[in-house]
Amino acid sequence: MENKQDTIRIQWFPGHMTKAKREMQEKMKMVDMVIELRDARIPNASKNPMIEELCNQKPRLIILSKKDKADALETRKWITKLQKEDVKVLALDIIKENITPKVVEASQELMKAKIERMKRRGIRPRAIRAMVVGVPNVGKSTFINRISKKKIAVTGDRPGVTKSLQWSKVNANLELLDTPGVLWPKFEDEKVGVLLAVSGAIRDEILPLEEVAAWAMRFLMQHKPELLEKRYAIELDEDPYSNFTKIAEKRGFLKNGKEIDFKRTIETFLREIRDDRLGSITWENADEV
Ligand SMILES: Nc1nc2c(ncn2[C@@H]2O[C@H](COP(=O)(O)OP(=O)(O)OP(=O)(O)O)[C@@H](O)[C@H]2O)c(=O)[nH]1
Ligand SMILES: [Mg+2]
Repeated sequence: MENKQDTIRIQWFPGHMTKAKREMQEKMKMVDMVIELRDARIPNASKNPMIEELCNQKPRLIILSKKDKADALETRKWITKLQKEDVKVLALDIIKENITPKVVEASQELMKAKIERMKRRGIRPRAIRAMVVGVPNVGKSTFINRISKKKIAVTGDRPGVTKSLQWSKVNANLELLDTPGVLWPKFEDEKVGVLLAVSGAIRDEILPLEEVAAWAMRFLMQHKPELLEKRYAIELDEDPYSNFTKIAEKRGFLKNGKEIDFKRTIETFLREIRDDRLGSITWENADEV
């Protein structure tokens, strides 16, 4: 089965992101390292190419967030793939895990050489300053709150919650700068846009939801048919839309008691994917990127 269809156009770069990018560029000079959050379900699509450029050779800690929603085996492969000399990688369930010791240790290790240099010069090492960056809704503010053990940053299960940059003091050794989730003006590949949409990084209001849901349906029909069959107790057809019809009938999503309520069906389908109801799914293969 082909997982291909008419081009899906998703473009999204609102004003506050342009402003955020400029401010992040300015603040980058002040920070020692970057903590980049990526969604463990889509470690490649949630890599912001603007961040590569912005980072400008600073040591980087990549956090694969929402580890609990991703396939554990795939996550291990991604960690191996992304690790480099100046890049450490941790996969975390930010909500349930005790993340602080892991993050503090990894940050100190990344900054070891610099701290040593300062000590040798007789400079008392100050707190490490790290900028926390990533696409919208990936968990940046939740991450900062969990590490600082305070509810400083506003969080929410929708993209675009944080609108401005904000410092948080974790302890004497670490300070974190929260930033608004940013996307980039043009997705190089249609798949990147759709995966960001499926993960919840782009506001539903501006998405062609039907196409995104059909794309997700095709993907799962091809790669994880057993999860669809199990969740919806349907026999799969080759046509994604016919599968939506079957789901609607099973769930009783009908208008006026007879017509299929298609909108409700696809909204439910996408919500259940995002809420991990079909199972832990990684949508990108480390060997193929
Ligand atoms: N299951 C799960 N949910 C998480 C995890 N990390 C964050 N979340 C949830 O993801 C949603 C978004 O979290 P935020 O911290 O607001 O994300 P953000 O990156 O600050 O988003 P913006 O400010 O909009 O860019 C919230 O509902 C969090 O509870 C995780 O590791 N696992
Ligand atoms: Mg935020």
